[in-house]
Amino acid sequence: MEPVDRRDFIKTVAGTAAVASLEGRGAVAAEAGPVFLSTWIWGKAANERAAEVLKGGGSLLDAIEKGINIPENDPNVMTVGYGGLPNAEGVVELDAAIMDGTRHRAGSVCNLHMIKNPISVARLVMEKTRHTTLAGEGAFRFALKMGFEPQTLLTPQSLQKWQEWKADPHHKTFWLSPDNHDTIGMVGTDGKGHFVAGCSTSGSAYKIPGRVGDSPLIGCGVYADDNVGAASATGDGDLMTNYCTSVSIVHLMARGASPQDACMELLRHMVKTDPQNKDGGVAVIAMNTRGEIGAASMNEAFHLKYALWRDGQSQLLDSVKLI
Ligand code: SD4
Repeated sequence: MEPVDRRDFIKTVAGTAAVASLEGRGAVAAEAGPVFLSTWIWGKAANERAAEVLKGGGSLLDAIEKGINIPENDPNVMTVGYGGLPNAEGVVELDAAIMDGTRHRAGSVCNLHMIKNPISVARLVMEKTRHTTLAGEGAFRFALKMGFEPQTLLTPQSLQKWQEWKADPHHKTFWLSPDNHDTIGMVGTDGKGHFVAGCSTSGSAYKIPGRVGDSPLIGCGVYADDNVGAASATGDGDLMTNYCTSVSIVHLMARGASPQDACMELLRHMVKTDPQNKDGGVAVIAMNTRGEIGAASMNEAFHLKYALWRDGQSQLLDSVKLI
């Protein structure tokens, strides 16, 4: 796909809903079989779990949720769930979202504390309420109502890291510049025309309390539409939120771009609108109804390794870099 200029891009995004709605629902994904695509190295175990859940008779939503629960529960993944690095005040605040491309419905939670599986809470927001997003104390109280057990999410490791950060008189804060990212973003198809996208993160380490990144914002951290495919993003949410990353990629695919071209086009658009974005921490993944995938990173400094599960094979791969 040729690069599009800014006006074309805007027209693209505005016009593609119509294109997508003209296409047959879940056109040809059935031929592709189940495919799971996730960000970072912990995506591999997440994909394998998702494939197992689907094979065992679970739904695609079950698969994505249970897959994402793996890094959420792992104290060694210090950017997601239990053991995720806390905010500047030492409180772990988690964000997550899940979107069902069949119903075009999503659920998300922001700034959730003391609950280690925000993706599961996000799914219940979607399934048990008419809301899409719950934040902070309300999200926490909702989780308790749904039977989740509160627990401290700080581990000895994450507490120590926060104490070191706090004790460093020159520590970086988000009043100055962002620094620390990683999350799990996951997109999957059951091979029967259905798509789900999910993501879960503790956000930027030592963020200003109350900060909400792109991950729990529908269209930013995740987007799924059975007519087209799905996308997710990882990196500097304070930057990516301004580009509605995931929905923009899905809309580029609806207009005919392959997942890889759509990912690259979005990154190019970010640089075109602000050249400084070439140094940003930005990486994206996408999948279309043919089961084709895309994965791209803005630069070498934030180079995404992603995980792909297809036909029983589970791999870790390097994304293409724009710069
Ligand atoms: C955020 N996008 O909160 C998330 C963090 C992330 O790789 O994905 N880091 O900004």
